Amino acid sequence: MSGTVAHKLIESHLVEGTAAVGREIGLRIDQTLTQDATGTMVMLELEAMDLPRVRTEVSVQYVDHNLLQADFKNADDHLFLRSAAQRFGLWYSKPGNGVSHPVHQQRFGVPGKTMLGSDSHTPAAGAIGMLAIGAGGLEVAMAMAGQPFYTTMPRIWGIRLVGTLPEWVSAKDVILELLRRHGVGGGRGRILEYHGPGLDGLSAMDRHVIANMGAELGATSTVFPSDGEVRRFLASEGREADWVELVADPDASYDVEEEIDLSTLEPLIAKPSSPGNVVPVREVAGAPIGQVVLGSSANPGLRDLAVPAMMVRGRQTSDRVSFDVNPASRQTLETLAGEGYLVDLVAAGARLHQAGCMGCIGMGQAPATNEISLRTMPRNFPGRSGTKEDKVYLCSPETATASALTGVITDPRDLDMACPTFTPPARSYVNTAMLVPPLPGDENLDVELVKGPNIASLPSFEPLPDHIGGPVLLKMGDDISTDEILPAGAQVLPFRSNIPAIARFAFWQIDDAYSERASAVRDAGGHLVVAGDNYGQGSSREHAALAPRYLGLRAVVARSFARIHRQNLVNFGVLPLTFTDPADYDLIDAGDELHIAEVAERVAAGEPLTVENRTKAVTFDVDHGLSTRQVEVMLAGSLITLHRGATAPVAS
Ligand code: MIC
Repeated sequence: MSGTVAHKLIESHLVEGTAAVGREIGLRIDQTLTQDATGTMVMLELEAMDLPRVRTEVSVQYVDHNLLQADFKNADDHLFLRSAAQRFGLWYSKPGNGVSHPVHQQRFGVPGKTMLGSDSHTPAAGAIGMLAIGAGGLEVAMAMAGQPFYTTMPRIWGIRLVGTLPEWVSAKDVILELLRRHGVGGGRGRILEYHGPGLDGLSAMDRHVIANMGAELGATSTVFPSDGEVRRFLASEGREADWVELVADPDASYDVEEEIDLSTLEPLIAKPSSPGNVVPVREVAGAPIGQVVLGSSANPGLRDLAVPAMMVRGRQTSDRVSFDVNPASRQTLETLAGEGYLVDLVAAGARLHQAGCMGCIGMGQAPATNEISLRTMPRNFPGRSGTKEDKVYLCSPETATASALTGVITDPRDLDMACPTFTPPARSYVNTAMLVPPLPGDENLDVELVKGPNIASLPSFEPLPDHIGGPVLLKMGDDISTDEILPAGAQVLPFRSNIPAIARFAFWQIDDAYSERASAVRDAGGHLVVAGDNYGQGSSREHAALAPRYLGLRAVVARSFARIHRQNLVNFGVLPLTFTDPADYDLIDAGDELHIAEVAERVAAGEPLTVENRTKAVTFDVDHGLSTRQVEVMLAGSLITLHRGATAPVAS
């Protein structure tokens, strides 16, 4: 098996291991992407590592998540990030310039390159033939320091697209179709590679929509070829010189094969509260709605707001609907204005928000109690919108706009309206004024980091003990997302640069007394939690490992883990254990006392561990499945401790 775009990208960046499925590989990383909600931690990590300057070809720090400034905290973070970008030699994208993923594709992405990003939607850059992977901040910091990125060689999942999309069906419906077929865990351990004649009808930004939400399938990444459409896209951005062709060989073969006939697709929608809960729109049509939000990294293209603008032209949205419009980038906003689309949206009742993530991450736009919210965003995990018991549905801009017009969930094919045709503008609106370049030469070394009072240094991480014991504070089910482990939202996000402060929100969605109960046993040896399959799906936020670790979490025993979160647990010294026999999940209840002996010894020897449930007087085996490299990290207590070559605390 060879000749795929994914293989070509991997082979050209392989610095350790062999590209055989299931084996650990080390990849050279050309570019990094950090955003503010995870980036503050990355910059603190670079500071703790004493890095003189990043060693990547391009590293960009975006500010797109923490945009509301209810007090000094987010504004202080912006200043800190600006100073850190100058200090470590990064580009800085100012607040208001837009969401990292589309801006990166427009301004910095280069076909054939690798990118590591501290955001799970980083694979969106696969739209232009990059191998882009989401990871915890500490790994991105390591990549900035010139270290390879280590991961398990995934299977390559070839998805052959044939046919053309019917009217009223767009890129979002393609990825929703895959989520309908395979669910939120369906892409784990795989890179999705799209190929086939159906690609011809998908623009580079349509491909971005599909690549972005590959994260919802749990995939390691998504890649598209760098073909004529990518060349057209880069030329329209004034960057044709960055184009290189990267296509699969005619005889390329894939580990897993699948076909989607685009002409058979219909408008789809993900019901609350999982992106995998997908049904045809007509199945839920007629339900009254209270809110529609357009935009975000999952529908960032100009067409994703221009088509809605054409749909609402000369019409009014329903008086029971809040019609929120979030342009994903400054460039899109400027183009919407310049091409006359903006006036149609505003006249139809749009509430226009600044370019950024906004409600996608609960930074404002929380829906009212019991009101349905339709969003073109990538995720609808429970409570992520900022409203507990929320009812968030995910759909295409066409479905969202049709529903905004009628006030009920509506299949756009049922509107009495001709399907608008979008033609890209003749001139592009490239404006780089909000991108601050890195300082040249050694000038960066003199820059002082600007730290407001809410920015706390990293906590310390002691080496792995030989005995882990304590109560099971939570027993959870399948598909627990990082939004449930450590929520985002306007109230919590401002504490992303302060682990002790953010820790009190850990597992808040599941049990709001968790942090108090964990603190009570922290000094007595800590605690454990138990979960089902796909534990930690969703975001890359390392806070979901750091905050529980700070509260004394020493091990998670689960049926299986999501890739990024499992690595984040390892990076901060929390043991990710899987049941040797999955049925042993039933041998534990919340509140049971678990004990594991000879921990460091057995982890070092690569042997399974034995868990003693003292409450139920039973024992069972668990596996850690750690690679040699991960074992070293676990023994040291954290990746950062290991990197500094000492087991002493990283900072006080
Ligand atoms: C998300 O969509 O969940 C986020 C917010 O972008 C996260 C990053 C974060 O938690 O800061 C992600 O996707 O990794």
